[in-house]
Amino acid sequence: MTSTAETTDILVVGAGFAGIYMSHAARKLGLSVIAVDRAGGFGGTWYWNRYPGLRCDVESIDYSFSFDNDIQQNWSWSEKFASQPEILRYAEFVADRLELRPLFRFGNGVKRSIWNEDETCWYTTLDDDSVIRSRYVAWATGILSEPKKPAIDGIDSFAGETLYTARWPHEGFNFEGKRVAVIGTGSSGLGVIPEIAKQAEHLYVIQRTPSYSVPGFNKPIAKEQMDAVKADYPEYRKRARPWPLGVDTLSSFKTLEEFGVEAATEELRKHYDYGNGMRYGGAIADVMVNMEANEFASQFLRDRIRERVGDDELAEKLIPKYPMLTRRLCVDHGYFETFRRDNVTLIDQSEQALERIDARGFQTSQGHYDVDVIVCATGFDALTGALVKIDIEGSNGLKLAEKWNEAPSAYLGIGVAGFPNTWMINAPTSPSAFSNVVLAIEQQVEWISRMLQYLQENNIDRFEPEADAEQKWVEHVDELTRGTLMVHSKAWYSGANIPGKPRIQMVYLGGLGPYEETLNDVAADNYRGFALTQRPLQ
Ligand code: NA7
Repeated sequence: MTSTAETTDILVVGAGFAGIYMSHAARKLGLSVIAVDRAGGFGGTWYWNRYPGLRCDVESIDYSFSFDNDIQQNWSWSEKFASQPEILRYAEFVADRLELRPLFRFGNGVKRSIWNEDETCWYTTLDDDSVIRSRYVAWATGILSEPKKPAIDGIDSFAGETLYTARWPHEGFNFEGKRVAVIGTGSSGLGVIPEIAKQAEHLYVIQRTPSYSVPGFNKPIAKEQMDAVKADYPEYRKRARPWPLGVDTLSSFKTLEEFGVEAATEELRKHYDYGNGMRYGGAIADVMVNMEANEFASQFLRDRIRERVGDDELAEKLIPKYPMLTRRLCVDHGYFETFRRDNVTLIDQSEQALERIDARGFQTSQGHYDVDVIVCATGFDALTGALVKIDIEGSNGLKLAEKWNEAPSAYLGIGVAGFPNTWMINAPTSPSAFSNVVLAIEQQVEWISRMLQYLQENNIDRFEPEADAEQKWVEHVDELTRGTLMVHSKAWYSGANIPGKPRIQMVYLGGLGPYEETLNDVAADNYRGFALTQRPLQ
């Protein structure tokens, strides 16, 4: 096997935003790069999730690379919240601009990656059984890549069409004249439901947990507005970078008590009317640490949901009761108004349990519903799902899946003890989901690039996070969580959405600004927490 392996300095796995930037950055340092993705092209999550209604919930101007002024000056966003096709075009635009296509092999995923201690390198086997030998591997496999199949009795017996939002057919799907059930009311469900409702003969929305959401008030970006943003981009990016979410959310940093009820209501109203979940979520400073403040901001949203639904009895079922932000605060475009339509029925599982799916449709405790199509918007095995599926074996035969099936852990959310010469971009314990993920990717890739330079300059051929540094970091992430209302979360941030997955906070809540300071500090301290081995002199 090894004799036929193709050799490269670094293998990059993934062609999403992280894989795009990582492969560019490594090549710029003079390394030879091979990059692979099981998808047919660039885009990562934006390649696979093609369902109608999908928009990013971060404003397009923020959800874009800042590392190359040429790129940002030559790309114009057309809407406040970009749609999936536009983001996919953007990913392709960046990849082409950086001339990355020659580095990438598409339609070829990784089956296995094994560390070879004697040779200080990784041997990675792809789906087509070709083998790549590389000194480094950078995993850029995404935090939301592995769709979750819901454990519902009889799901495979359905005779109609079953679609997953996370694996949407490239040719689209015509719902006209069809009876449709959508399972799931997270971000994906809230996006796809209004669009299906416009086409379908009848739509059943199967809800287990309702979502808080602010309307996005999406609108086109006029040329003059985009020009003004471009003129200010370098300053804009500088301003955004230290903010907790990596977006200037115009927060006042005042607590509920500091505001007083009247001013706090005005502040919430201002951010709600602007239409941006990050801004709304950051309007009251103690919303994540003080239940009273959280309840105040949650209640404001509940009142808006009532207005939007226009039917108090129905609205009550669509209104979440848990603390806001312990699950994703969604940004929607007409979701709650969709329930005003005659062709939409809410199946609220708190009053009629979903019992099973059969060939003709679905059965609840109150009756049987015939449908032609079932759409699963049921989420992801987030953060770890894509990597534990691959047979990754580090030093001393340690398997990543075995380690993470016990408890997902990583040092700085970027490297894992037992796995030398490898980085995992947006690994568990990184800020990832609790940030503008494009900026989170930039921070990590830029830090990895600096580390690569350091390794070269200091003749280091092996690095590996130390187990106790990893343990301390995991405890730090846990401690940050324990001080917040996130301890009440039942979302994918802690693996709670996947039966049997260990419950551990996988998202660093300290914010991108402090995270970057920590990364810089570790780098300045000669990569504290990493065991570094110098190459013997020849
Ligand atoms: P989410 O937010 O994990 O939402 C998945 C939804 O699917 C959620 O409402 C789940 O209800 C529901 N679900 C999952 N399994 C089942 C079963 N077995 N029965 C009924 N309902 C089920 O995923 P999304 O794709 O919407 O969003 C992921 C991220 O993408 C989002 O946070 C943004 O960052 C973008 P539950 O909550 O488990 O009761």
